[in-house]
Amino acid sequence: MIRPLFTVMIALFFSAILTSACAEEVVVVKTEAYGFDPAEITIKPGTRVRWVNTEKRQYHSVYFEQLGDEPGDYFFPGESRERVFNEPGSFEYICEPHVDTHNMRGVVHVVE
Ligand SMILES: [Cu+2]
Repeated sequence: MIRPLFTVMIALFFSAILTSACAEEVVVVKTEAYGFDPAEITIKPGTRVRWVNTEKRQYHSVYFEQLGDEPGDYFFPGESRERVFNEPGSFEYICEPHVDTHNMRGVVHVVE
């Protein structure tokens, strides 16, 4: 009877270590149907945002003009782009190929 309990305690111990080692938070935004989902997010400084292209065929971009991005960085189905936000503020971005046709925009609010 003692052995199963011991096994559970060991498992809990290691899962606690793993959880604390992976403390950096990742927020996922999907690109779907010519939109960002969710289009508006609020995060804490230090958070990593990952945009995942979940389309079947369509490429997109995540273009932060105010952060000095170069245009034309398209990513395809199954690919992703990431950015870590360390400074507070509101950061708007667009998908350049689809902002005019589908108003494809998003915003990241970084709040302490
Ligand atoms: Cu797009």
